[in-house]
Amino acid sequence: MTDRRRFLKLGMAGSAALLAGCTDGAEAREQEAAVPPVKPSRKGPIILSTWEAGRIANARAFEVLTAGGSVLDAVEKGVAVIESDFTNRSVGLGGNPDRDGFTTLDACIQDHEGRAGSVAFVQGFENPISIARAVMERTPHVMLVGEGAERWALENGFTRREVRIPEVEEDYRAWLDTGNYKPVVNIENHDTIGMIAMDANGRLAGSCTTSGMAYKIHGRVGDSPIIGAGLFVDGEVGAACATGVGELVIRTAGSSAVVELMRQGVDPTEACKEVVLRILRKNPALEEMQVGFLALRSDGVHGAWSIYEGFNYAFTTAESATLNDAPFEREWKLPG
Ligand code: SD4
Repeated sequence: MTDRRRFLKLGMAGSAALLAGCTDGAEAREQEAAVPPVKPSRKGPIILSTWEAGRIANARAFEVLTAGGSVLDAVEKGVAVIESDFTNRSVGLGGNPDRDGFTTLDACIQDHEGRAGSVAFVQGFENPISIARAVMERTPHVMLVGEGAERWALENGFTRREVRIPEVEEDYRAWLDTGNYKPVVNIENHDTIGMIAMDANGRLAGSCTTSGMAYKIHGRVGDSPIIGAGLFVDGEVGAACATGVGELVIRTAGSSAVVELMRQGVDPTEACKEVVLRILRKNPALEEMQVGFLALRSDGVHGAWSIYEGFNYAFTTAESATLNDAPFEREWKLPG
Protein backbone atom coordinates (compact mmCIF):
# COMPACT_ATOMS: atom_id res chain seq x y z
CA MET A 1 0.00 0.00 0.00
CA THR A 2 3.02 2.27 0.28
CA ASP A 3 2.73 3.89 -3.15
CA ARG A 4 -1.04 4.25 -3.05
CA ARG A 5 -0.87 7.96 -2.41
CA ARG A 6 -1.00 9.72 -5.68
CA PHE A 7 -1.49 13.29 -6.68
CA LEU A 8 -3.51 14.29 -9.69
CA LYS A 9 -3.54 17.59 -11.42
CA LEU A 10 -7.07 18.59 -12.25
CA GLY A 11 -6.21 20.31 -15.46
CA MET A 12 -8.40 23.15 -14.26
CA ALA A 13 -5.71 25.34 -12.83
CA GLY A 14 -7.32 28.45 -14.22
CA SER A 15 -10.69 28.01 -12.61
CA ALA A 16 -9.08 26.69 -9.43
CA ALA A 17 -6.98 29.82 -9.18
CA LEU A 18 -10.01 31.99 -9.76
CA LEU A 19 -12.01 30.12 -7.17
CA ALA A 20 -9.19 30.65 -4.73
CA GLY A 21 -9.13 34.34 -5.66
CA CYS A 22 -5.53 34.15 -6.87
CA THR A 23 -5.63 36.12 -10.11
CA ASP A 24 -6.03 39.81 -10.75
CA GLY A 25 -5.89 42.51 -13.46
CA ALA A 26 -6.76 42.16 -17.12
CA GLU A 27 -6.09 38.45 -17.17
CA ALA A 28 -8.56 37.93 -14.37
CA ARG A 29 -11.21 40.08 -16.08
CA GLU A 30 -10.73 38.12 -19.26
CA GLN A 31 -11.13 34.86 -17.39
CA GLU A 32 -14.05 36.19 -15.37
CA ALA A 33 -16.24 35.97 -18.43
CA ALA A 34 -15.61 32.24 -18.43
CA VAL A 35 -15.90 31.76 -14.66
CA PRO A 36 -18.44 29.11 -13.90
CA PRO A 37 -21.31 30.31 -11.71
CA VAL A 38 -19.88 28.83 -8.51
CA LYS A 39 -19.44 31.37 -5.72
CA PRO A 40 -15.91 31.51 -4.32
CA SER A 41 -15.98 30.06 -0.84
CA ARG A 42 -13.75 28.25 1.57
CA LYS A 43 -16.44 25.58 1.89
CA GLY A 44 -16.51 23.81 -1.42
CA PRO A 45 -16.27 22.24 -3.83
CA ILE A 46 -15.23 19.26 -1.73
CA ILE A 47 -15.82 15.79 -3.13
CA LEU A 48 -15.04 12.49 -1.45
CA SER A 49 -15.61 9.05 -2.83
CA THR A 50 -14.67 5.51 -1.98
CA TRP A 51 -11.81 3.58 -3.53
CA GLU A 52 -9.49 4.38 -6.39
CA ALA A 53 -12.22 4.52 -9.02
CA GLY A 54 -13.47 7.54 -7.08
CA ARG A 55 -10.76 9.65 -8.71
CA ILE A 56 -12.52 9.60 -12.08
CA ALA A 57 -15.92 10.01 -10.47
CA ASN A 58 -14.70 12.99 -8.47
CA ALA A 59 -13.21 14.60 -11.57
CA ARG A 60 -16.60 14.34 -13.29
CA ALA A 61 -18.44 15.65 -10.23
CA PHE A 62 -16.01 18.57 -10.03
CA GLU A 63 -16.60 19.34 -13.69
CA VAL A 64 -20.36 19.38 -13.10
CA LEU A 65 -20.00 21.77 -10.15
CA THR A 66 -17.66 24.14 -11.94
CA ALA A 67 -20.01 24.19 -14.93
CA GLY A 68 -22.75 25.46 -12.62
CA GLY A 69 -24.49 22.15 -11.90
CA SER A 70 -25.99 21.47 -8.50
CA VAL A 71 -24.29 19.28 -5.93
CA LEU A 72 -27.05 16.73 -6.55
CA ASP A 73 -26.17 16.73 -10.27
CA ALA A 74 -22.53 16.31 -9.31
CA VAL A 75 -23.01 13.23 -7.12
CA GLU A 76 -25.31 11.65 -9.69
CA LYS A 77 -23.12 12.28 -12.75
CA GLY A 78 -19.93 11.48 -10.82
CA VAL A 79 -20.86 7.94 -9.84
CA ALA A 80 -22.66 7.37 -13.16
CA VAL A 81 -19.22 7.41 -14.83
CA ILE A 82 -18.26 4.36 -12.79
CA GLU A 83 -21.59 2.63 -13.47
CA SER A 84 -20.93 3.08 -17.19
CA ASP A 85 -17.41 1.68 -16.94
CA PHE A 86 -17.98 -1.97 -17.74
CA THR A 87 -14.47 -2.90 -16.62
CA ASN A 88 -15.55 -2.28 -13.03
CA ARG A 89 -16.50 -5.57 -11.36
CA SER A 90 -18.48 -4.20 -8.43
CA VAL A 91 -20.49 -1.33 -9.89
CA GLY A 92 -22.93 -1.27 -12.79
CA LEU A 93 -23.56 -3.79 -15.52
CA GLY A 94 -19.91 -4.91 -15.56
CA GLY A 95 -20.32 -6.08 -11.98
CA ASN A 96 -19.89 -9.67 -10.90
CA PRO A 97 -23.15 -11.62 -10.82
CA ASP A 98 -24.91 -13.25 -7.92
CA ARG A 99 -24.66 -16.99 -7.39
CA ASP A 100 -27.37 -17.64 -10.00
CA GLY A 101 -25.48 -15.65 -12.62
CA PHE A 102 -27.50 -12.38 -12.50
CA THR A 103 -25.87 -8.99 -12.05
CA THR A 104 -28.22 -7.07 -9.77
CA LEU A 105 -27.75 -3.41 -8.93
CA ASP A 106 -28.38 -1.22 -5.88
CA ALA A 107 -28.14 2.59 -5.73
CA CYS A 108 -29.31 5.57 -3.71
CA ILE A 109 -29.01 9.33 -3.62
CA GLN A 110 -29.81 11.98 -1.00
CA ASP A 111 -29.83 15.78 -1.08
CA HIS A 112 -29.11 18.61 1.35
CA GLU A 113 -32.70 18.61 2.62
CA GLY A 114 -32.63 14.87 3.25
CA ARG A 115 -34.85 14.01 0.30
CA ALA A 116 -33.86 10.56 -0.91
CA GLY A 117 -34.33 8.05 -3.71
CA SER A 118 -33.22 4.48 -4.02
CA VAL A 119 -33.45 1.38 -6.17
CA ALA A 120 -32.42 -2.13 -5.23
CA PHE A 121 -32.16 -5.51 -6.93
CA VAL A 122 -32.57 -4.05 -10.42
CA GLN A 123 -31.23 -5.66 -13.56
CA GLY A 124 -30.44 -4.43 -17.05
CA PHE A 125 -30.08 -0.68 -16.57
CA GLU A 126 -26.84 1.20 -17.12
CA ASN A 127 -27.34 3.96 -14.57
CA PRO A 128 -29.36 2.90 -11.54
CA ILE A 129 -28.24 6.09 -9.76
CA SER A 130 -30.30 8.13 -12.23
CA ILE A 131 -33.32 5.92 -11.62
CA ALA A 132 -32.80 6.45 -7.87
CA ARG A 133 -32.79 10.21 -8.42
CA ALA A 134 -35.93 9.95 -10.55
CA VAL A 135 -37.65 7.96 -7.78
CA MET A 136 -36.76 10.79 -5.40
CA GLU A 137 -37.96 13.54 -7.71
CA ARG A 138 -40.95 11.96 -9.41
CA THR A 139 -42.59 9.67 -6.84
CA PRO A 140 -43.85 10.06 -3.28
CA HIS A 141 -41.60 7.11 -2.33
CA VAL A 142 -37.98 6.60 -1.38
CA MET A 143 -37.25 3.09 -2.56
CA LEU A 144 -38.33 0.84 -5.43
CA VAL A 145 -36.99 -2.68 -5.83
CA GLY A 146 -36.70 -5.48 -8.37
CA GLU A 147 -39.27 -5.93 -11.08
CA GLY A 148 -41.38 -3.00 -9.87
CA ALA A 149 -38.41 -0.67 -10.04
CA GLU A 150 -37.55 -1.92 -13.54
CA ARG A 151 -41.10 -1.48 -14.78
CA TRP A 152 -41.28 2.02 -13.30
CA ALA A 153 -37.94 2.91 -14.90
CA LEU A 154 -39.15 1.75 -18.32
CA GLU A 155 -42.36 3.74 -17.93
CA ASN A 156 -40.32 6.81 -17.02
CA GLY A 157 -37.95 7.04 -19.93
CA PHE A 158 -35.11 4.75 -18.91
CA THR A 159 -34.07 2.13 -21.41
CA ARG A 160 -32.79 -1.38 -20.89
CA ARG A 161 -29.17 -2.19 -21.58
CA GLU A 162 -27.85 -5.72 -21.75
CA VAL A 163 -24.10 -6.26 -21.58
CA ARG A 164 -22.24 -9.54 -22.03
CA ILE A 165 -18.76 -9.61 -20.61
CA PRO A 166 -16.87 -12.82 -21.41
CA GLU A 167 -14.38 -12.26 -18.56
CA VAL A 168 -17.21 -11.98 -16.02
CA GLU A 169 -18.82 -15.13 -17.39
CA GLU A 170 -15.53 -17.02 -17.23
CA ASP A 171 -14.91 -15.94 -13.64
CA TYR A 172 -18.43 -16.97 -12.73
CA ARG A 173 -17.99 -20.40 -14.30
CA ALA A 174 -14.71 -20.81 -12.41
CA TRP A 175 -16.46 -19.77 -9.21
CA LEU A 176 -19.23 -22.33 -9.84
CA ASP A 177 -16.56 -25.06 -9.67
CA THR A 178 -16.11 -24.35 -5.98
CA GLY A 179 -19.28 -22.40 -5.17
CA ASN A 180 -17.37 -21.03 -2.23
CA TYR A 181 -18.87 -17.75 -1.08
CA LYS A 182 -16.22 -15.82 0.79
CA PRO A 183 -16.53 -12.08 0.66
CA VAL A 184 -13.02 -10.69 0.88
CA VAL A 185 -13.74 -7.06 0.33
CA ASN A 186 -10.26 -5.67 -0.25
CA ILE A 187 -9.48 -8.18 -2.93
CA GLU A 188 -12.69 -9.28 -4.51
CA ASN A 189 -15.23 -6.51 -4.04
CA HIS A 190 -13.33 -3.34 -3.83
CA ASP A 191 -14.99 -0.76 -5.99
CA THR A 192 -18.49 0.02 -4.74
CA ILE A 193 -18.71 3.75 -4.99
CA GLY A 194 -20.10 6.04 -2.33
CA MET A 195 -19.72 9.76 -2.93
CA ILE A 196 -20.37 12.69 -0.59
CA ALA A 197 -19.90 16.26 -1.75
CA MET A 198 -20.31 19.91 -0.86
CA ASP A 199 -20.69 22.79 -3.28
CA ALA A 200 -19.29 26.30 -2.93
CA ASN A 201 -22.37 27.36 -0.99
CA GLY A 202 -21.99 24.59 1.56
CA ARG A 203 -24.81 22.46 0.21
CA LEU A 204 -24.36 18.72 0.61
CA ALA A 205 -25.45 15.65 -1.32
CA GLY A 206 -24.44 12.02 -1.56
CA SER A 207 -24.79 8.97 -3.77
CA CYS A 208 -23.93 5.30 -3.60
CA THR A 209 -24.07 2.57 -6.25
CA THR A 210 -22.97 -1.06 -6.48
CA SER A 211 -23.54 -4.49 -7.92
CA GLY A 212 -23.07 -5.73 -4.37
CA MET A 213 -21.09 -8.67 -3.13
CA ALA A 214 -19.98 -11.04 -5.87
CA TYR A 215 -21.86 -14.37 -5.92
CA LYS A 216 -24.35 -13.25 -3.27
CA ILE A 217 -27.66 -15.10 -2.87
CA HIS A 218 -30.10 -14.03 -5.59
CA GLY A 219 -32.27 -11.29 -4.08
CA ARG A 220 -29.70 -10.12 -1.56
CA VAL A 221 -29.60 -6.35 -1.04
CA GLY A 222 -26.68 -4.73 0.73
CA ASP A 223 -26.25 -1.44 2.53
CA SER A 224 -25.56 0.68 -0.55
CA PRO A 225 -29.19 1.52 -1.49
CA ILE A 226 -30.31 1.87 2.12
CA ILE A 227 -30.55 5.43 3.37
CA GLY A 228 -28.89 5.52 6.78
CA ALA A 229 -26.72 2.49 6.07
CA GLY A 230 -24.69 3.00 2.87
CA LEU A 231 -25.39 6.74 2.77
CA PHE A 232 -26.79 9.48 4.95
CA VAL A 233 -26.98 13.22 4.35
CA ASP A 234 -28.23 15.85 6.76
CA GLY A 235 -27.53 19.29 5.33
CA GLU A 236 -27.29 20.86 8.80
CA VAL A 237 -24.73 18.38 10.10
CA GLY A 238 -22.89 16.53 7.38
CA ALA A 239 -22.84 13.45 5.20
CA ALA A 240 -21.40 9.95 5.41
CA CYS A 241 -21.12 6.92 3.17
CA ALA A 242 -19.92 3.36 3.60
CA THR A 243 -18.27 0.58 1.71
CA GLY A 244 -17.50 -3.00 2.57
CA VAL A 245 -19.59 -5.86 3.89
CA GLY A 246 -23.07 -4.38 3.72
CA GLU A 247 -24.61 -6.62 6.36
CA LEU A 248 -22.26 -5.16 8.97
CA VAL A 249 -23.12 -1.63 7.89
CA ILE A 250 -26.88 -2.22 7.90
CA ARG A 251 -26.81 -3.72 11.39
CA THR A 252 -25.25 -0.56 12.79
CA ALA A 253 -27.15 1.92 10.58
CA GLY A 254 -23.58 2.90 9.81
CA SER A 255 -23.75 6.16 7.84
CA SER A 256 -26.59 7.48 9.94
CA ALA A 257 -24.59 6.67 13.08
CA VAL A 258 -21.58 8.61 11.74
CA VAL A 259 -23.76 11.68 11.04
CA GLU A 260 -25.47 11.47 14.43
CA LEU A 261 -22.09 11.36 16.16
CA MET A 262 -21.05 14.47 14.23
CA ARG A 263 -24.31 16.11 15.34
CA GLN A 264 -23.21 15.51 18.92
CA GLY A 265 -19.93 17.28 18.23
CA VAL A 266 -17.71 14.29 17.46
CA ASP A 267 -15.02 15.04 14.90
CA PRO A 268 -15.59 13.35 11.47
CA THR A 269 -12.59 11.00 11.75
CA GLU A 270 -13.51 10.02 15.30
CA ALA A 271 -17.13 9.50 14.25
CA CYS A 272 -16.06 7.06 11.50
CA LYS A 273 -13.73 5.31 13.94
CA GLU A 274 -16.42 5.01 16.62
CA VAL A 275 -18.82 3.28 14.21
CA VAL A 276 -16.06 0.92 13.06
CA LEU A 277 -15.51 0.15 16.77
CA ARG A 278 -19.21 -0.54 17.23
CA ILE A 279 -19.05 -3.03 14.37
CA LEU A 280 -16.04 -4.71 15.93
CA ARG A 281 -17.62 -4.83 19.39
CA LYS A 282 -20.67 -6.58 18.00
CA ASN A 283 -18.62 -8.91 15.78
CA PRO A 284 -15.49 -9.79 17.73
CA ALA A 285 -14.61 -12.66 15.39
CA LEU A 286 -14.46 -10.59 12.21
CA GLU A 287 -11.93 -11.84 9.73
CA GLU A 288 -11.18 -10.33 6.37
CA MET A 289 -14.42 -8.36 6.47
CA GLN A 290 -13.67 -4.83 5.51
CA VAL A 291 -15.88 -1.85 6.23
CA GLY A 292 -14.86 1.73 5.56
CA PHE A 293 -16.64 5.03 6.21
CA LEU A 294 -16.21 8.52 4.80
CA ALA A 295 -17.62 11.59 6.53
CA LEU A 296 -17.93 15.23 5.50
CA ARG A 297 -19.05 17.75 8.10
CA SER A 298 -21.04 20.85 7.14
CA ASP A 299 -18.00 23.07 7.82
CA GLY A 300 -16.00 21.19 5.18
CA VAL A 301 -13.91 19.04 7.53
CA HIS A 302 -13.76 15.42 6.44
CA GLY A 303 -12.77 12.10 7.96
CA ALA A 304 -12.44 8.40 7.19
CA TRP A 305 -11.78 5.14 8.99
CA SER A 306 -11.77 1.45 8.12
CA ILE A 307 -11.48 -1.87 9.92
CA TYR A 308 -8.42 -3.03 8.01
CA GLU A 309 -5.66 -1.50 5.97
CA GLY A 310 -6.41 -1.14 2.27
CA PHE A 311 -9.40 1.20 2.09
CA ASN A 312 -8.58 4.33 0.15
CA TYR A 313 -10.67 7.24 -1.02
CA ALA A 314 -10.52 10.01 -3.57
CA PHE A 315 -10.53 13.54 -2.19
CA THR A 316 -11.03 16.49 -4.54
CA THR A 317 -11.15 20.23 -3.94
CA ALA A 318 -10.49 23.24 -6.19
CA GLU A 319 -6.81 23.00 -5.29
CA SER A 320 -6.01 19.31 -5.60
CA ALA A 321 -7.19 15.78 -6.15
CA THR A 322 -5.60 13.04 -4.08
CA LEU A 323 -6.07 9.39 -3.35
CA ASN A 324 -5.81 8.98 0.43
CA ASP A 325 -5.38 5.87 2.55
CA ALA A 326 -8.03 5.71 5.25
CA PRO A 327 -6.70 5.36 8.78
CA PHE A 328 -7.24 2.07 10.60
CA GLU A 329 -6.06 0.50 13.83
CA ARG A 330 -3.36 -2.10 13.37
CA GLU A 331 -4.30 -3.86 16.59
CA TRP A 332 -7.74 -3.36 17.98
CA LYS A 333 -8.13 -2.98 21.71
CA LEU A 334 -11.85 -2.91 22.20
CA PRO A 335 -13.01 -0.73 25.07
CA GLY A 336 -15.25 -2.45 27.61
C1 SD4 B 1 -22.55 -4.37 -0.43
N1 SD4 B 1 -21.39 -2.50 0.49
O1 SD4 B 1 -23.33 -4.70 -1.31
C2 SD4 B 1 -21.55 -3.27 -0.70
C3 SD4 B 1 -20.27 -3.88 -1.20
C4 SD4 B 1 -19.10 -2.96 -1.18
O2 SD4 B 1 -16.92 -2.44 -1.62
O3 SD4 B 1 -19.14 -1.87 -0.69
N2 SD4 B 1 -17.96 -3.30 -1.66
O4 SD4 B 1 -22.52 -4.92 0.68
